[in-house]
Amino acid sequence: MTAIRDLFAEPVERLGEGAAILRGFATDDAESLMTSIRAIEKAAPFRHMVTPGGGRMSAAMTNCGARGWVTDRKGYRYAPEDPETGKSWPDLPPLFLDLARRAAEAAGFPGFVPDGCLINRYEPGARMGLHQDKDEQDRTAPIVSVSLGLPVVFLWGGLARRERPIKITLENGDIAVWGGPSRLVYHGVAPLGDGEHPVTGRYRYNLTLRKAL
Ligand code: MD3
Ligand code: FE
Repeated sequence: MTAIRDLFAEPVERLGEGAAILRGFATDDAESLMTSIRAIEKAAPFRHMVTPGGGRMSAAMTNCGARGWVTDRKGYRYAPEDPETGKSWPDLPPLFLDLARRAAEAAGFPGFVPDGCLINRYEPGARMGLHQDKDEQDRTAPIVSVSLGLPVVFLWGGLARRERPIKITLENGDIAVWGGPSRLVYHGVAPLGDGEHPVTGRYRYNLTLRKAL
């Protein structure tokens, strides 16, 4: 189903050089993506990881692909195995790879082949503080982010932490792509509000497709 707003939406919203939001780009794939997430979490369950500072992340996380992002008291890193199970992360579903490639191309980054996908699950009240994504070796590759389920206020800052972020609502099916000069922009997520979504229930999911190696 295509939402009526998508028919009128500007296909590519530019946030800055190398940063774009593709409104509703994944709306038609939302149910299939959720089916894949359900299969992934059977093998690699969602968990609340701990940061080096000792805090528990309010978003629950899991991964798929050759590399998965993990954090514990020792630090942030990409790992080939799930530390909870000792097994490789589940494979990247072909739909994830294809969607990431098509979205990156639409935003001006042709040939994007991610090797990992971090899956964040937010429940009402969960948030993510302002940060940069700098654990990836290859910073020439963009990051493709797919929002599923409940809407959230996304915070988009600058290249310095002191810059006051602007607020952008991300809804089910929206894809954001960040590369080039925007790759190291500070960003975060405001606390999720309560609600019920037909595809995800009382959650918001975010997929970030990355080239970690
Ligand atoms: C801007 N996730 O997992 S995705 C993360 O909604 C993360 O779960 C948020 O930040 C979420 O690291 C935001 C949007 C996003 C992802 C990567 C970026 C925005 C970005 C990298 C650089 C600049
Ligand atoms: Fe991030």
